[in-house]
Amino acid sequence: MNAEAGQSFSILVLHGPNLNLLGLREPDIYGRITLEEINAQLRSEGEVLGVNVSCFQSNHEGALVDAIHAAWGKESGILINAGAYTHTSVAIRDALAGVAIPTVEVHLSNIYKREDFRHHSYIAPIAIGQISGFGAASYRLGLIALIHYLQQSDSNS
Ligand code: CA2
Repeated sequence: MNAEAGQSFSILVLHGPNLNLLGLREPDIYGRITLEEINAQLRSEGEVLGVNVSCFQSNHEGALVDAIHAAWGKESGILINAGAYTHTSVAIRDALAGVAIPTVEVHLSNIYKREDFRHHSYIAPIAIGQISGFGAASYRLGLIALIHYLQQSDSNS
């Protein structure tokens, strides 16, 4: 949904499987920040920018698909780290393409510096863009990029 006079954008942040373990396990790869801390950063960045940010994490592909469907007509944009589903899920890609909500894909790690199976993303071809490799900052950079895109689209319509 585009922002109209007096209305602001609303962004849904989606986190895929195992991201609930952030800060608790494998800090060498994914850092020490927890998912709740990332969500708090995004909500407060949203407040500064006048954008409503809501966050959802699931370890289940279908739950993520349902959340994408529920966003239809309600959210202006989606910021997604689909975790391992990035590399496997045609269902999440189809859901994002189906609702046609502008989407930015983010990753904590640089997926192109890692194993070959992480180099392919099913989401990238239907996303506005992708930010990968900046740790928790990937989310903040992705949020700013998404808001920038929405503002540009709004001013051209
Ligand atoms: O770098 C990313 O953000 C990833 O989306 C993270 C996924 C991985 O499968 C993708 O290839 C790249 C894995 C998330 C797992 O998160 C954990 C966090 C702490 C401990 C264990 C797993």
